[in-house]
Amino acid sequence: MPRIDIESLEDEWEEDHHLLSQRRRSDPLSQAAKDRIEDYDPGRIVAVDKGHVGVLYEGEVLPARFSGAMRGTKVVVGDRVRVRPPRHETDAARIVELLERDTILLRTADDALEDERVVVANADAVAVVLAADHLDNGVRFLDRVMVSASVGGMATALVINKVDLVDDRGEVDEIADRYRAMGVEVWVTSAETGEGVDEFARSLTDAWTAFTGHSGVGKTSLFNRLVPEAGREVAEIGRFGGRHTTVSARAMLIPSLDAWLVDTPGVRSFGLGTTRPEDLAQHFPELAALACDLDDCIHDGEPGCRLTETSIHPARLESYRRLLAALREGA
Ligand SMILES: Nc1nc2c(ncn2[C@@H]2O[C@H](COP(=O)(O)OP(=O)(O)OP(=O)(O)O)[C@@H](O)[C@H]2O)c(=O)[nH]1
Ligand SMILES: [Mg+2]
Ligand SMILES: [Zn+2]
Repeated sequence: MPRIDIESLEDEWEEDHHLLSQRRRSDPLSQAAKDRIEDYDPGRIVAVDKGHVGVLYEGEVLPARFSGAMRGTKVVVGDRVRVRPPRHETDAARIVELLERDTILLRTADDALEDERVVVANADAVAVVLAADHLDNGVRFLDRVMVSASVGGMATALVINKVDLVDDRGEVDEIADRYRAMGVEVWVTSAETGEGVDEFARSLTDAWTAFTGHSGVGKTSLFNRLVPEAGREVAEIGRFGGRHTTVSARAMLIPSLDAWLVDTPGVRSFGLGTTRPEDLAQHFPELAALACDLDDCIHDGEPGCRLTETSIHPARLESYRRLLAALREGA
């Protein structure tokens, strides 16, 4: 993209945006304003913390503000934006345009449609972190994230962390095998001892990967191990249940791997309020692969449906039915 003389555009640009901010937001931008905006180079949002935004622009992380016309826009970590660079030392970069998202991880507070939140944009994969000593709850959470990731165009990986806390690894192995059989990459780690962390790290090469998981499963502990200069706050031993240590999302680079990793705040629930019940089966890979030719079949007892006991793991089928019921209720 050709570089442009920013200074000479400044006045005109401010004028456009001053006018724009006085107009209704639905009014289209003038062609001239659009052309000017398109001359700015893209950057990538790497930090969002209560209105404070950090943008990666030409290899540097800059504090950024929104241009007047973009006031009220919400960006998330991973978003691609056009950036007007700072004009002097104390100036902030300006975000002048939010570019289209390739992938998106959406969640809602519950399974009703309200309160939609974007966890991360444009990530290649989401790594669901579960605690090895709380796998029961964790697996239900994982099944929900897998649906949302599939809807949003992202791969899901599973990280079973805190493996140092379990003596008998039978359940860990069983769950690892179950998800591997579905094509999910599974990593077994301990952020405490370092077990499995290097193997997991290598899988992140050349990609953007976002962590998600319940609070306290060790997302930030893993992040700090993988990005040693991060130094993010980790929960004190003994804190548990509903306390969220990490309150903002942050992306950082593992330079040796060219891997971007996004640490996110823990979530209590992962609602799927934006998914229609009739679409759910398409986002369960075992059901999507089913040789069932019935029109619009959602494999929920329709006569002639080809779902059998061997089509899908019983726990996954239960998960599907539970989610289907929840989405029907929310719809
Ligand atoms: N034994 C053990 N403890 C761990 C491990 N990973 C993290 N912890 C501990 O678990 C607690 C929570 O870790 P965090 O890294 O803050 O968890 P988090 O997932 O980032 O939590 P939120 O930020 O609230 O979402 C801390 O006391 C960590 O020291 C692990 O692999 N083994
Ligand atoms: Mg954390
Ligand atoms: Zn069917």
